[in-house]
Amino acid sequence: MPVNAGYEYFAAQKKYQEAKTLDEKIRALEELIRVSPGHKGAENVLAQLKTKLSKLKSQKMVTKKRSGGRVTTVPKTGAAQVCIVGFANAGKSELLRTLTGVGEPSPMPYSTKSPRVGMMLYEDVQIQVVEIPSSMEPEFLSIAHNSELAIFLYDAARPEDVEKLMETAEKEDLRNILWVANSITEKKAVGFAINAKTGENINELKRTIWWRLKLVRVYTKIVGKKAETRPMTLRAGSTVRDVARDVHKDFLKNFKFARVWGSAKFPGAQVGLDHVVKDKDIIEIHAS
Ligand SMILES: Nc1nc2c(ncn2[C@@H]2O[C@H](COP(=O)(O)OP(=O)(O)O)[C@@H](O)[C@H]2O)c(=O)[nH]1
Ligand SMILES: [Mg+2]
Repeated sequence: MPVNAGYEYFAAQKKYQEAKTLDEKIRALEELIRVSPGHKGAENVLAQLKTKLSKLKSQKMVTKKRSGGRVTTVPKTGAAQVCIVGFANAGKSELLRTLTGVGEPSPMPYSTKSPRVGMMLYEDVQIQVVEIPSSMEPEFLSIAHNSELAIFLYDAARPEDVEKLMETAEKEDLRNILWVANSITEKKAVGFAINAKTGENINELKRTIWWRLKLVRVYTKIVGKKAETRPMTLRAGSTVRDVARDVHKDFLKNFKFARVWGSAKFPGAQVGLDHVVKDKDIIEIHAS
């Protein structure tokens, strides 16, 4: 509780605590942030509220009516969006919970009725994970369409499900699919298997997700200062030009050179706009 919080703050806090739907929670939290005391000492609380708000917003979904029927989209946050597709009781909710901490797995089939969203931390990169309901209605499969990667999860004891899932993958024309067997029973799986419940092989899965997303992260820095601790993510193969453009368009316009630690010939070597950046590079842009 921030020091010297006024009546307005407590009223807003109460409203937030009583909020039921996601929309209500988001609105109440925005109000709470607006009336939060701005002085020093309240900064930590404010930062926490803002983090909470961005988490809630990342779970928001938009359902629209289109000519072909309803379409649900999940606004993207983080470096990329990954979805989990599979039949009932494949362990999708369990996997979402293991990766992100969000969700309620249940032995009741079809208990996840609408997509569930969580944020997974891979090292220092935030990746959004969406569970698609087992019913696999076209309305929800459209999310898989827009995701950068689809994890097709199946019960390791039911390899026959893979064939049926392949039909879905083909129908939806999904290009980036990661097949994962979930060891719900003791039966040994063929291929890459995880145990969503115990967390077995989850770190390997996270590494594979990152690898399959084909991204690189770079840390930008200002001359004379330490590099940013939060990375910027770009597609693999991106150049210093892409970094400069993403930081600020003036950086690109007035670009002189960049110093790179990591992929350069030696630490801090000067490079030009065409230099291809590598994962974990530190980049200092010099502009006029
Ligand atoms: N032993 C074990 N049980 C699991 C595993 N994954 C899921 N379950 C259980 O199987 C049931 C269905 O899982 P859930 O994640 O809700 O499946 P979903 O329908 O694909 O979302 C739940 O009771 C889970 O706790 C696993 O890896 N090992
Ligand atoms: Mg589920």
